[in-house]
Amino acid sequence: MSIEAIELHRVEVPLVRPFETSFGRETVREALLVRVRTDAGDGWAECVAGRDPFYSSEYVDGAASVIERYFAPALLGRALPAAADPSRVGVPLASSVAPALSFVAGHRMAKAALEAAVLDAELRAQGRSMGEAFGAVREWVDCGVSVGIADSVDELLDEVAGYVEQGYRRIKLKIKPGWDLVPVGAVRELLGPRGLLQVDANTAYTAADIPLLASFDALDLLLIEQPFAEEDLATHVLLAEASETPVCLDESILDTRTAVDALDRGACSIVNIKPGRMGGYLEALRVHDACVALDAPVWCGGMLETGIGRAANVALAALPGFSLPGDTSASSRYYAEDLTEPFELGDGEHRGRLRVPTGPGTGVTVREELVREWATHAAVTLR
Ligand code: OSB
Ligand code: MG
Repeated sequence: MSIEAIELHRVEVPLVRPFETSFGRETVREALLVRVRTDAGDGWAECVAGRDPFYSSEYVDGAASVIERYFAPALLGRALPAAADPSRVGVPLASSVAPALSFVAGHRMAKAALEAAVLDAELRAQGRSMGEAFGAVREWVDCGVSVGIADSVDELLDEVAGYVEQGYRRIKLKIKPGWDLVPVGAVRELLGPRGLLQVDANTAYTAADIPLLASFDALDLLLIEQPFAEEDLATHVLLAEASETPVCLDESILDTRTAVDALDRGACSIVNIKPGRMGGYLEALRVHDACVALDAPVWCGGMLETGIGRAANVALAALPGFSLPGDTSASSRYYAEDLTEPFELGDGEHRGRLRVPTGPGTGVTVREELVREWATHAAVTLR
Protein backbone atom coordinates (compact mmCIF):
# COMPACT_ATOMS: atom_id res chain seq x y z
CA MET A 1 0.00 0.00 0.00
CA SER A 2 1.31 3.49 -0.76
CA ILE A 3 0.21 7.07 -0.15
CA GLU A 4 -0.60 8.86 -3.40
CA ALA A 5 -1.91 12.22 -2.21
CA ILE A 6 -2.68 14.16 0.95
CA GLU A 7 -5.56 16.65 0.99
CA LEU A 8 -5.96 19.37 3.60
CA HIS A 9 -9.47 20.71 4.24
CA ARG A 10 -10.03 23.59 6.63
CA VAL A 11 -13.51 24.04 8.04
CA GLU A 12 -15.28 26.10 10.65
CA VAL A 13 -18.08 24.31 12.46
CA PRO A 14 -20.42 26.37 14.69
CA LEU A 15 -20.63 25.22 18.33
CA VAL A 16 -24.11 25.02 19.87
CA ARG A 17 -22.82 27.15 22.77
CA PRO A 18 -19.54 28.95 23.46
CA PHE A 19 -16.91 26.83 25.25
CA GLU A 20 -14.85 28.78 27.79
CA THR A 21 -11.75 27.50 29.57
CA SER A 22 -9.01 29.14 31.62
CA PHE A 23 -7.21 29.83 28.32
CA GLY A 24 -10.03 31.34 26.28
CA ARG A 25 -13.49 31.18 24.77
CA GLU A 26 -14.42 29.46 21.51
CA THR A 27 -17.66 29.88 19.58
CA VAL A 28 -16.75 27.79 16.54
CA ARG A 29 -14.45 24.84 16.06
CA GLU A 30 -11.89 25.59 13.42
CA ALA A 31 -10.68 22.22 12.25
CA LEU A 32 -8.09 20.88 9.89
CA LEU A 33 -9.23 17.68 8.18
CA VAL A 34 -6.86 15.39 6.35
CA ARG A 35 -7.76 12.96 3.60
CA VAL A 36 -5.07 10.57 2.39
CA ARG A 37 -5.50 8.88 -0.94
CA THR A 38 -3.76 5.52 -1.24
CA ASP A 39 -3.65 2.89 -3.96
CA ALA A 40 -6.01 0.86 -1.73
CA GLY A 41 -8.55 3.59 -0.92
CA ASP A 42 -8.96 6.79 1.08
CA GLY A 43 -8.79 7.63 4.76
CA TRP A 44 -9.95 10.68 6.75
CA ALA A 45 -8.78 12.19 10.00
CA GLU A 46 -9.15 15.34 12.06
CA CYS A 47 -6.27 17.32 13.51
CA VAL A 48 -7.06 18.36 17.09
CA ALA A 49 -5.03 21.58 16.99
CA GLY A 50 -7.12 24.62 17.92
CA ARG A 51 -7.31 27.95 16.14
CA ASP A 52 -4.87 29.49 18.64
CA PRO A 53 -1.77 28.10 20.40
CA PHE A 54 -3.34 28.45 23.87
CA TYR A 55 -3.99 24.87 25.03
CA SER A 56 -0.69 23.79 23.50
CA SER A 57 1.95 25.35 21.25
CA GLU A 58 0.25 23.82 18.21
CA TYR A 59 -2.43 25.61 16.21
CA VAL A 60 -4.24 25.05 12.93
CA ASP A 61 -2.15 27.33 10.69
CA GLY A 62 1.03 25.80 12.09
CA ALA A 63 -0.24 22.25 11.61
CA ALA A 64 -1.25 22.94 7.99
CA SER A 65 2.11 24.57 7.31
CA VAL A 66 4.25 21.81 8.82
CA ILE A 67 2.29 19.20 6.88
CA GLU A 68 2.75 21.08 3.60
CA ARG A 69 6.42 21.93 4.09
CA TYR A 70 7.83 18.91 5.88
CA PHE A 71 5.47 15.99 6.40
CA ALA A 72 3.83 15.57 3.00
CA PRO A 73 7.18 15.48 1.15
CA ALA A 74 8.40 12.85 3.63
CA LEU A 75 5.37 10.62 3.02
CA LEU A 76 4.66 11.04 -0.69
CA GLY A 77 6.27 9.20 -3.57
CA ARG A 78 8.60 7.06 -1.52
CA ALA A 79 8.62 3.68 0.16
CA LEU A 80 8.35 4.29 3.90
CA PRO A 81 10.79 2.50 6.17
CA ALA A 82 9.34 -0.42 8.11
CA ALA A 83 8.75 0.62 11.71
CA ALA A 84 11.39 -0.61 14.17
CA ASP A 85 8.62 -0.99 16.74
CA PRO A 86 5.56 -2.21 14.78
CA SER A 87 2.48 -1.73 16.89
CA ARG A 88 0.32 -4.65 17.90
CA VAL A 89 -2.40 -3.36 15.57
CA GLY A 90 -1.22 -5.00 12.34
CA VAL A 91 -1.06 -1.83 10.24
CA PRO A 92 2.36 -1.73 8.54
CA LEU A 93 1.72 1.46 6.57
CA ALA A 94 0.27 3.45 9.49
CA SER A 95 3.08 2.15 11.75
CA SER A 96 5.66 3.59 9.38
CA VAL A 97 4.19 7.12 9.52
CA ALA A 98 5.57 8.17 12.93
CA PRO A 99 9.13 6.96 12.15
CA ALA A 100 9.00 8.76 8.78
CA LEU A 101 7.99 12.02 10.51
CA SER A 102 10.21 11.82 13.59
CA PHE A 103 12.86 14.07 12.01
CA VAL A 104 10.61 17.03 12.92
CA ALA A 105 10.58 18.04 16.61
CA GLY A 106 7.16 18.21 18.22
CA HIS A 107 4.09 18.98 16.06
CA ARG A 108 2.46 15.89 17.49
CA MET A 109 -1.08 16.95 16.57
CA ALA A 110 -0.12 17.30 12.91
CA LYS A 111 1.73 13.96 13.00
CA ALA A 112 -1.26 12.31 14.68
CA ALA A 113 -3.68 13.54 12.02
CA LEU A 114 -1.59 12.09 9.21
CA GLU A 115 -1.13 8.78 10.98
CA ALA A 116 -4.86 8.58 11.76
CA ALA A 117 -5.83 9.21 8.13
CA VAL A 118 -3.44 6.47 6.97
CA LEU A 119 -4.77 4.19 9.72
CA ASP A 120 -8.35 4.79 8.54
CA ALA A 121 -7.39 4.00 4.92
CA GLU A 122 -5.41 0.91 5.88
CA LEU A 123 -8.09 -0.53 8.17
CA ARG A 124 -10.77 0.13 5.53
CA ALA A 125 -8.64 -1.77 3.03
CA GLN A 126 -8.35 -4.62 5.55
CA GLY A 127 -12.08 -4.51 6.35
CA ARG A 128 -11.34 -4.03 10.07
CA SER A 129 -12.82 -1.47 12.47
CA MET A 130 -10.67 0.69 14.72
CA GLY A 131 -12.25 -0.88 17.79
CA GLU A 132 -11.38 -4.39 16.65
CA ALA A 133 -7.85 -3.35 15.62
CA PHE A 134 -7.16 -1.49 18.90
CA GLY A 135 -8.44 -4.34 21.09
CA ALA A 136 -11.81 -2.96 22.23
CA VAL A 137 -13.45 -4.98 25.00
CA ARG A 138 -16.75 -3.04 25.08
CA GLU A 139 -19.46 -2.25 22.54
CA TRP A 140 -20.49 0.91 24.37
CA VAL A 141 -18.39 3.45 26.28
CA ASP A 142 -19.38 5.54 29.31
CA CYS A 143 -19.55 9.23 28.55
CA GLY A 144 -18.95 12.31 30.59
CA VAL A 145 -19.24 15.92 29.54
CA SER A 146 -16.78 18.79 29.88
CA VAL A 147 -18.60 21.96 30.97
CA GLY A 148 -17.08 25.36 30.24
CA ILE A 149 -16.79 28.34 32.53
CA ALA A 150 -20.20 30.05 32.65
CA ASP A 151 -21.27 33.66 33.16
CA SER A 152 -22.90 32.83 36.51
CA VAL A 153 -23.37 29.90 38.87
CA ASP A 154 -27.08 29.80 37.98
CA GLU A 155 -26.29 29.42 34.30
CA LEU A 156 -23.76 26.71 35.10
CA LEU A 157 -26.33 24.80 37.17
CA ASP A 158 -28.87 25.02 34.32
CA GLU A 159 -26.34 23.67 31.85
CA VAL A 160 -25.24 20.84 34.14
CA ALA A 161 -28.86 19.90 34.94
CA GLY A 162 -29.50 19.59 31.21
CA TYR A 163 -26.58 17.20 30.79
CA VAL A 164 -27.66 15.11 33.78
CA GLU A 165 -31.11 14.83 32.25
CA GLN A 166 -29.55 13.64 28.99
CA GLY A 167 -27.81 10.84 30.89
CA TYR A 168 -24.15 11.84 31.03
CA ARG A 169 -22.36 9.68 33.59
CA ARG A 170 -19.96 12.26 34.95
CA ILE A 171 -19.50 16.00 34.88
CA LYS A 172 -16.19 17.78 34.38
CA LEU A 173 -16.07 21.47 35.24
CA LYS A 174 -13.54 23.88 33.83
CA ILE A 175 -12.02 25.97 36.63
CA LYS A 176 -9.69 28.95 36.95
CA PRO A 177 -8.73 31.27 39.82
CA GLY A 178 -11.95 33.03 40.84
CA TRP A 179 -14.14 30.28 39.30
CA ASP A 180 -13.44 27.26 41.44
CA LEU A 181 -14.73 26.38 44.92
CA VAL A 182 -18.07 28.20 44.65
CA PRO A 183 -19.28 26.83 41.28
CA VAL A 184 -17.85 23.37 41.96
CA GLY A 185 -19.51 23.29 45.39
CA ALA A 186 -22.83 24.31 43.83
CA VAL A 187 -22.58 21.53 41.25
CA ARG A 188 -21.72 19.01 43.98
CA GLU A 189 -24.96 20.02 45.75
CA LEU A 190 -26.92 19.62 42.53
CA LEU A 191 -25.45 16.17 41.75
CA GLY A 192 -25.64 14.85 45.31
CA PRO A 193 -22.86 12.84 46.96
CA ARG A 194 -22.93 10.00 44.42
CA GLY A 195 -22.63 12.04 41.23
CA LEU A 196 -19.27 11.66 39.48
CA LEU A 197 -17.59 15.08 39.35
CA GLN A 198 -14.11 16.24 38.35
CA VAL A 199 -12.40 19.53 37.48
CA ASP A 200 -9.93 20.72 34.84
CA ALA A 201 -7.78 23.85 35.32
CA ASN A 202 -5.82 23.79 32.05
CA THR A 203 -2.64 25.00 33.85
CA ALA A 204 -4.27 28.10 35.43
CA TYR A 205 -2.80 27.72 38.96
CA THR A 206 0.62 28.00 40.64
CA ALA A 207 2.28 26.42 43.68
CA ALA A 208 0.86 29.23 45.84
CA ASP A 209 -2.61 27.78 45.18
CA ILE A 210 -1.85 24.34 46.68
CA PRO A 211 -3.80 25.03 49.92
CA LEU A 212 -6.84 26.16 47.91
CA LEU A 213 -6.65 23.15 45.58
CA ALA A 214 -6.21 20.77 48.53
CA SER A 215 -9.44 22.16 50.00
CA PHE A 216 -11.26 20.55 47.03
CA ASP A 217 -10.92 17.31 49.03
CA ALA A 218 -14.17 18.30 50.80
CA LEU A 219 -16.02 18.07 47.44
CA ASP A 220 -15.18 14.42 46.82
CA LEU A 221 -13.93 14.80 43.25
CA LEU A 222 -12.87 11.93 41.00
CA LEU A 223 -9.76 13.90 40.05
CA ILE A 224 -8.25 17.31 39.44
CA GLU A 225 -6.82 17.72 35.95
CA GLN A 226 -3.70 19.70 35.06
CA PRO A 227 -3.70 22.51 37.63
CA PHE A 228 -0.12 23.64 36.82
CA ALA A 229 2.05 24.29 33.77
CA GLU A 230 2.76 21.61 31.19
CA GLU A 231 6.49 21.49 32.05
CA ASP A 232 5.95 21.58 35.82
CA LEU A 233 5.74 18.02 37.14
CA ALA A 234 7.34 19.05 40.44
CA THR A 235 4.41 21.21 41.57
CA HIS A 236 1.97 18.45 40.63
CA VAL A 237 3.96 16.13 42.92
CA LEU A 238 3.55 18.65 45.76
CA LEU A 239 -0.22 18.85 45.23
CA ALA A 240 -0.54 15.06 45.04
CA GLU A 241 1.23 14.88 48.42
CA ALA A 242 -0.94 17.62 49.93
CA SER A 243 -4.35 16.39 48.81
CA GLU A 244 -6.48 13.25 48.78
CA THR A 245 -8.02 14.04 45.40
CA PRO A 246 -6.18 12.17 42.62
CA VAL A 247 -4.16 14.39 40.29
CA CYS A 248 -4.64 13.70 36.56
CA LEU A 249 -2.39 15.09 33.82
CA ASP A 250 -3.46 16.18 30.36
CA GLU A 251 -1.13 18.82 28.78
CA SER A 252 2.01 17.34 30.42
CA ILE A 253 1.63 13.87 28.90
CA LEU A 254 3.28 13.91 25.47
CA ASP A 255 4.05 10.21 24.97
CA THR A 256 4.65 6.93 26.79
CA ARG A 257 7.90 8.14 28.32
CA THR A 258 6.37 11.25 29.90
CA ALA A 259 3.35 9.25 31.10
CA VAL A 260 5.49 6.64 32.84
CA ASP A 261 7.77 9.34 34.27
CA ALA A 262 4.83 11.36 35.65
CA LEU A 263 3.33 8.24 37.27
CA ASP A 264 6.69 7.08 38.66
CA ARG A 265 7.38 10.48 40.17
CA GLY A 266 3.94 10.75 41.72
CA ALA A 267 3.00 13.83 39.66
CA CYS A 268 -0.29 12.10 38.80
CA SER A 269 -2.10 8.84 39.44
CA ILE A 270 -4.52 9.07 36.48
CA VAL A 271 -3.80 9.91 32.83
CA ASN A 272 -6.00 11.72 30.31
CA ILE A 273 -5.27 10.09 26.95
CA LYS A 274 -5.66 12.32 23.89
CA PRO A 275 -4.13 10.68 20.83
CA GLY A 276 -3.59 14.04 19.11
CA ARG A 277 -1.45 15.33 21.96
CA MET A 278 0.66 12.13 21.90
CA GLY A 279 1.40 12.01 18.19
CA GLY A 280 -1.24 9.46 17.28
CA TYR A 281 -3.45 6.50 18.13
CA LEU A 282 -0.57 4.02 17.98
CA GLU A 283 1.34 5.95 20.67
CA ALA A 284 -1.92 6.35 22.64
CA LEU A 285 -2.23 2.54 22.66
CA ARG A 286 1.29 2.29 24.08
CA VAL A 287 0.42 4.86 26.76
CA HIS A 288 -2.69 2.85 27.58
CA ASP A 289 -0.72 -0.39 27.85
CA ALA A 290 1.96 1.25 30.03
CA CYS A 291 -0.67 2.74 32.37
CA VAL A 292 -2.44 -0.62 32.66
CA ALA A 293 0.91 -2.22 33.58
CA LEU A 294 1.35 0.43 36.30
CA ASP A 295 -2.28 0.05 37.51
CA ALA A 296 -3.06 3.67 36.65
CA PRO A 297 -6.60 4.39 35.42
CA VAL A 298 -6.90 6.26 32.12
CA TRP A 299 -9.77 8.02 30.36
CA CYS A 300 -10.23 9.45 26.90
CA GLY A 301 -10.01 13.21 26.63
CA GLY A 302 -11.51 15.30 23.87
CA MET A 303 -10.71 18.38 21.81
CA LEU A 304 -14.23 19.29 20.64
CA GLU A 305 -13.82 16.84 17.78
CA THR A 306 -16.34 16.47 15.00
CA GLY A 307 -17.60 12.96 14.28
CA ILE A 308 -14.39 12.20 12.38
CA GLY A 309 -12.13 12.45 15.42
CA ARG A 310 -14.84 11.32 17.83
CA ALA A 311 -15.30 7.97 16.04
CA ALA A 312 -11.67 7.03 16.62
CA ASN A 313 -11.74 8.30 20.23
CA VAL A 314 -14.79 6.19 21.02
CA ALA A 315 -13.02 3.11 19.63
CA LEU A 316 -9.99 3.85 21.81
CA ALA A 317 -12.15 4.40 24.90
CA ALA A 318 -13.43 0.81 24.53
CA LEU A 319 -10.04 -0.57 25.67
CA PRO A 320 -9.85 -2.24 29.08
CA GLY A 321 -7.72 0.42 30.83
CA PHE A 322 -10.29 3.17 30.16
CA SER A 323 -11.99 2.68 33.50
CA LEU A 324 -13.33 6.23 33.89
CA PRO A 325 -15.94 7.95 31.67
CA GLY A 326 -14.34 10.06 28.94
CA ASP A 327 -14.92 13.51 27.45
CA THR A 328 -16.45 11.61 24.53
CA SER A 329 -19.81 13.36 24.50
CA ALA A 330 -22.58 13.06 21.91
CA SER A 331 -22.40 15.18 18.74
CA SER A 332 -25.31 17.33 19.98
CA ARG A 333 -23.26 18.57 22.96
CA TYR A 334 -21.08 20.43 20.43
CA TYR A 335 -22.78 20.71 17.05
CA ALA A 336 -26.28 21.07 15.64
CA GLU A 337 -24.99 19.25 12.58
CA ASP A 338 -21.92 17.03 12.59
CA LEU A 339 -19.53 16.24 9.74
CA THR A 340 -20.50 12.56 10.00
CA GLU A 341 -23.62 10.72 11.07
CA PRO A 342 -24.22 12.00 14.63
CA PHE A 343 -23.05 10.18 17.76
CA GLU A 344 -26.06 9.80 20.06
CA LEU A 345 -26.33 8.61 23.65
CA GLY A 346 -28.02 5.26 24.11
CA ASP A 347 -30.90 4.49 26.43
CA GLY A 348 -31.89 1.80 28.92
CA GLU A 349 -28.69 0.12 30.13
CA HIS A 350 -26.82 2.24 27.59
CA ARG A 351 -28.03 5.56 28.93
CA GLY A 352 -25.06 7.95 29.01
CA ARG A 353 -23.06 5.78 26.63
CA LEU A 354 -21.95 5.94 23.01
CA ARG A 355 -21.81 2.90 20.79
CA VAL A 356 -18.41 1.97 19.37
CA PRO A 357 -18.58 2.07 15.56
CA THR A 358 -18.16 -1.35 13.94
CA GLY A 359 -17.69 -0.49 10.25
CA PRO A 360 -14.23 -0.57 8.62
CA GLY A 361 -11.75 2.13 9.68
CA THR A 362 -13.42 4.83 11.76
CA GLY A 363 -16.76 3.34 10.74
CA VAL A 364 -18.22 6.76 9.95
CA THR A 365 -18.82 8.50 6.62
CA VAL A 366 -17.62 12.05 6.07
CA ARG A 367 -20.34 14.33 4.72
CA GLU A 368 -18.24 15.85 1.98
CA GLU A 369 -20.92 18.38 1.02
CA LEU A 370 -20.64 19.86 4.53
CA VAL A 371 -16.84 19.87 4.33
CA ARG A 372 -17.23 21.98 1.18
CA GLU A 373 -19.99 24.16 2.62
CA TRP A 374 -18.07 24.94 5.82
CA ALA A 375 -14.66 25.37 4.19
CA THR A 376 -12.73 28.50 5.19
CA HIS A 377 -9.87 27.95 2.73
CA ALA A 378 -9.54 26.30 -0.66
CA ALA A 379 -8.66 22.62 -0.24
CA VAL A 380 -4.97 21.85 -0.77
CA THR A 381 -3.86 18.67 -2.54
CA LEU A 382 -0.27 17.54 -2.01
CA ARG A 383 1.18 14.87 -4.29
O1 OSB B 1 -8.37 20.34 28.50
O2 OSB B 1 -9.55 18.66 28.09
C1 OSB B 1 -9.19 19.80 27.80
C2 OSB B 1 -11.27 21.11 24.87
C3 OSB B 1 -10.30 21.75 24.13
C4 OSB B 1 -9.02 21.79 24.62
C5 OSB B 1 -8.69 21.18 25.83
C6 OSB B 1 -9.65 20.52 26.56
C7 OSB B 1 -10.97 20.50 26.09
C8 OSB B 1 -12.07 19.90 26.82
C9 OSB B 1 -13.28 19.50 26.02
O3 OSB B 1 -12.11 19.76 28.01
C10 OSB B 1 -13.39 18.04 25.86
C11 OSB B 1 -14.42 17.68 24.82
O4 OSB B 1 -15.60 17.67 25.17
O5 OSB B 1 -14.05 17.43 23.66
MG1 MG C 1 -7.79 18.95 30.01
